[in-house]
Amino acid sequence: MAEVEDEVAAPPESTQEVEGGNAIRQPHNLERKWTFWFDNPSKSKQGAAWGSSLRQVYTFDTVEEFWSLYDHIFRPSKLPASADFHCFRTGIEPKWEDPECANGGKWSVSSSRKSNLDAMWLETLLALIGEQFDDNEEICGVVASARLRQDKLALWTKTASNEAVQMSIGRKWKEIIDTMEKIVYSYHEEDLDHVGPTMGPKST
Ligand code: MGP
Repeated sequence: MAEVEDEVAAPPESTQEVEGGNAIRQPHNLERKWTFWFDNPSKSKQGAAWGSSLRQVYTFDTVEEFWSLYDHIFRPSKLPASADFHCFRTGIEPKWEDPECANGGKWSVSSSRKSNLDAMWLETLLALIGEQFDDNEEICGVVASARLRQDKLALWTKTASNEAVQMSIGRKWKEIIDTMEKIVYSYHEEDLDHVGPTMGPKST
């Protein structure tokens, strides 16, 4: 746990430019900037408001930085129970209250095995930074949550009321994470009561 925090506090140096003989290798720029966040509520003071331990950790916009960060730090299997890793488009906070998320919701999937969670997280990150969704503008980010009961992964989107877009994103995400588990959509504003469409193992 402390280990994760320490590592998160000291991200590796980016490998933006490497000299090889006379040539300078250029980094591969991503379409957009992304930010990793970390939250460990178990380290908060008792009674602290939700989000008080949520912090922005590292922003990146090249393929090289992404791999360096992923390899060194951002694997959900390293998370202590009750902690979360987030990767969101830079400028969007991973909170229901953020204006980009306020009318949104999330597709969620449970994972009973740490290795599955790591694999689904990586596939989702690659899809996000590679802009693989038809409605890329709709995507806010992804959250990996380590929980005592069952770990979870959630893909946050912007316009929960646009069912056609959400169904298309859900279908694509299910294909990307290649899971037999059911994925479920829920609205942030009614997070506790409103459960939206689900996609079982046979849906595509
Ligand atoms: P959670 O971490 O998304 O779910 O939210 P968890 O811990 O897996 O538990 P579950 O049983 O609710 O699935 C846990 C609680 O944290 C929520 O019920 C809210 O009280 C609070 N919370 C979570 N999020 C993502 C937010 C947020 O964006 N804004 C606010 N204000 N509270 C939040």
